[in-house]
Amino acid sequence: MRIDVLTLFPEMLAGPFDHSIIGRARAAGVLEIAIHNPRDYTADKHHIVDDYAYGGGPGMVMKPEPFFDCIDAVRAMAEPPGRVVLLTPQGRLLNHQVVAELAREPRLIVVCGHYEGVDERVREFLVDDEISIGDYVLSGGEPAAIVLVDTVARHQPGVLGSEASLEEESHAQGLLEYPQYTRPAEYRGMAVPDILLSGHHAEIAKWRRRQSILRTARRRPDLLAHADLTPAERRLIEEADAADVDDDPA
Ligand code: 4H7
Repeated sequence: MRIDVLTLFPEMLAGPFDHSIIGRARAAGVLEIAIHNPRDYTADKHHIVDDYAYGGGPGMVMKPEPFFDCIDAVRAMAEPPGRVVLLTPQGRLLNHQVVAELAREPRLIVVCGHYEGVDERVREFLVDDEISIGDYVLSGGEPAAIVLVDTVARHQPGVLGSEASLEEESHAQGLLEYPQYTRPAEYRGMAVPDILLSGHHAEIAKWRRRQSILRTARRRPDLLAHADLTPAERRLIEEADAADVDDDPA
């Protein structure tokens, strides 16, 4: 997969795309990332990318020409043309399903906005998809682009090890993760649950599944509507509700 990112602040993306999951995906050759600055595609002496809003009001708006010219040039660099994604508070919310959908594309062109936003003609005639990473405002689209590229990179074949991909699958099932412990078995009087030290793998798997389900019921009951649970597991939640079972401090 190839991702082209358009940003007025390429320095904000240099580090994050060179390390961890994204760095590994690039090194494995399953993800190609190229960063472009629309300012480099301006023709005027001062390389102006923003201007006052028609109709007045505070703040500047990003001009359309640098985006159209930049994307024309970027599209000519590789095939296929690629879906243009604008990261914006007005987009559809990013979740596991949206990530899986975007991860199947052979090419994405990701646009980071700044100032008060982008000229509406960019949205209407250049952008194919508008995505939001959550209901809050960022000063620019770059942190959202890092989130999008990271999650999409995790979905590329060969990026995660076999164990980690099972974990991913568990999230795809719509449940939160079970509690994790490592050594020491006791720390400052805080003990690791006995079951995890028992060596009974089937019992450990049952305990983890139960923890995932009860934790999801308590913290994110909205996720349970789409979770893949057996009738017995649904009853477990009802019983826990009735008994007010609460082994989760959160
Ligand atoms: C496009 C249009 C994404 C991009 C406007 C981007 C939140 C998210 C941006 C704006 C983003 C998200 C520019 C409007 C800065 C607000 C102060 C960049 N914010 N901004 N203004 N939730 N900001 O995914």
